[in-house]
Amino acid sequence: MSTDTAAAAIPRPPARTASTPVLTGAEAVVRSLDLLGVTDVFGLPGGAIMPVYDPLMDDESVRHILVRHEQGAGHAAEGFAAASGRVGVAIATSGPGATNLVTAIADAYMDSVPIVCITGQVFSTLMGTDAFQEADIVGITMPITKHSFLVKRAEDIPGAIAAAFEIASTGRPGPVLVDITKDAQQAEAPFVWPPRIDLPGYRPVTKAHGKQIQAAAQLIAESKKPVLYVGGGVVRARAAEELRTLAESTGAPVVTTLMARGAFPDSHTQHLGMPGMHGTVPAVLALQESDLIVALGARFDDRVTGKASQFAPHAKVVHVDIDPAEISKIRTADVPIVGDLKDVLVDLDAAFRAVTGGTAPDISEWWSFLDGLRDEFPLGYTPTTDGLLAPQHVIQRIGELTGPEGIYAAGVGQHQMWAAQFIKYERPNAWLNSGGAGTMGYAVPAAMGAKVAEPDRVVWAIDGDGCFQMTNQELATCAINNIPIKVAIINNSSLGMVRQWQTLFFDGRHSNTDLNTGHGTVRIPDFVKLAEAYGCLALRVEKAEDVDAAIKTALETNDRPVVIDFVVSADAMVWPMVPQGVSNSYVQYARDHSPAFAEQED
Ligand SMILES: Cc1cc2nc3c(=O)[nH]c(=O)nc-3n(C[C@H](O)[C@H](O)[C@H](O)COP(=O)(O)OP(=O)(O)OC[C@H]3O[C@@H](n4cnc5c(N)ncnc54)[C@H](O)[C@@H]3O)c2cc1C
Ligand SMILES: Cc1ncc(C[n+]2csc(CCOP(=O)(O)OP(=O)(O)O)c2C)c(N)n1
Repeated sequence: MSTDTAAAAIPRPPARTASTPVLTGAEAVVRSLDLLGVTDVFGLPGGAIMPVYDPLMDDESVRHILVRHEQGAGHAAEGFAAASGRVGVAIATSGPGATNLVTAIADAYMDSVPIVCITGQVFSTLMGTDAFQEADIVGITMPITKHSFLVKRAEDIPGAIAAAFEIASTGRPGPVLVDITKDAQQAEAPFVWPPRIDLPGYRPVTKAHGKQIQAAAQLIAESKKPVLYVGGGVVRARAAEELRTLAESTGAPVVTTLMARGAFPDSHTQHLGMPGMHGTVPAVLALQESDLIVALGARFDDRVTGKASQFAPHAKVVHVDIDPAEISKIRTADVPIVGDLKDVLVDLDAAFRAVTGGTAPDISEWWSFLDGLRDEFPLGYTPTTDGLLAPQHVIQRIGELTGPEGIYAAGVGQHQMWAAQFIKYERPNAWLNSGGAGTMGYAVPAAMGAKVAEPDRVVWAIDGDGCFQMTNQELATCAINNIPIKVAIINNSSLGMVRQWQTLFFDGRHSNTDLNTGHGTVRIPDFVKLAEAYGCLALRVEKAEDVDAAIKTALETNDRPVVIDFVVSADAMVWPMVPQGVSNSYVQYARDHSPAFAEQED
């Protein structure tokens, strides 16, 4: 939802009563956050938001965590939300403070993460004059927010903030911006709570149409080669249990996209893993060869479909999504279902049982085919030949030694794909990453936000040496605020994913991808010294036999953040891989390059 009359959408305050307190707009911001149950916010002050920071200092319910860069505040709010399901909050000043939030807002928009960003704006009388630190942040973020409010009156603040939380967390979750002029923060107004939230035109459909559910159940019952294509919507809907029930009723194979890792347990026998460019061969071919795709909160992203016109040519499609704009956007749905998966999955399961009389149809031939692929093409990796660590081994051991109750936030690149492939996810909200935007720099601040939301869980940032250099200053925030995250730098001394594409598609010409962070004599920066300077326990691991001990030390250290610099081979590749823009049938390419295949050839 976006609007070019953002201010007009602010709900008007209800009538004042004799007992209504009078607060400044700034106090109203903080009181509203209190009353919405907000416990933690991430931000950094500046002139246009300073009035809000004054009452924030005394508030006992809302903890403000002072970040070192506003992008960190935005990703921390995302990590907080993705780990807990609660709305994350970031605060910034006007102009550059607000624009520093933009990347995180775009990221949250792409991955449907519920966050509210509160920004200060210059005095309303100065707006449009190129005033000091003026930026039209409502305009800038209009295409990347679910909604943006511009608030110019103190009495409108409670309504705008309450509405922002409502919009961010309902329907398709997403980021909402509340931009508040400095005069609105300074003015006094009656504080009325709860405010009237009146959002004409905003009515997310949660309950699906019964006829559509019936039609979908019928198709599943008739299908000989069904597959449940599970997306991040299942995680956002908190519908993992409901998914499992439907999966077990139907007996159908399940694939989980990068955004859905953990929505269905990796240990479950019906799970074929991740589909797409770096998916498992069985997951890719299950979609490609199926006769019925049941898409559950998944967007038919090009990283999954490959060349969309050649994707799953024989499949009918049932597409469930809470956002009607997603349905038939890429692939025409035979049965479109608009609704909240939390309800739809229950209804679909009941309808399927009714249609089949409780006996799932025989799809054993389909399973024979898929099981054959599973046996033939397990995930694997080739050992390194340069004496440096195999990154896949490091990541796998982090997962095994930490276990499924941990939270794993990845950066973007090869390490992200290996973390998706080689850590076993058994529960939703354990895997946090930037899928849609692919934002380098996400991991450290997102892990910080996750640790704040879930302090009793072990939280790892699995980061690349390139990504880490974009936001590592939040280690100071972690050290000072007692947020003991653990960071594994998968240090291949290069922008590895780009290097991989250069190896494969640019004749091995590695243009500008060498970062000099780990190999040879040059080590700039020295991550151990850097992390120590930030108050972390810092370790470097260069030998396979030292990997476990370092991970165990990290798991035992909870009085400060831990950073481990794992020096890994730059030549390690992410396999399988379906090249961009070709048909998924080219998973043949993946076969040819999969370690399992290579080993068989030998
Ligand atoms: C380097 C790199 C490589 C990648 N490679 C792969 C790959 O190999 N495989 C892969 O899968 N991805 C890959 N991705 C990620 C890819 O770009 C997409 O982000 C991802 O595939 C989209 O996941 P999704 O379809 O689950 O949709 P999401 O972006 O998670 O969207 C969720 C959908 O659910 C809907 N929804 C939300 N809440 C509800 C609700 N309550 N009820 C119903 N619907 C709801 C939303 O409207 C939305 O349409 C890669 C990313 C990067 C950066
Ligand atoms: C902000 C941003 N800039 C550029 C890119 C393009 N990009 C994608 S992956 C990648 C390399 C990441 O390197 P690193 O963090 O070292 O991870 P690795 O791939 O080596 O595991 C780059 C530059 C991006 N995704 N995000």
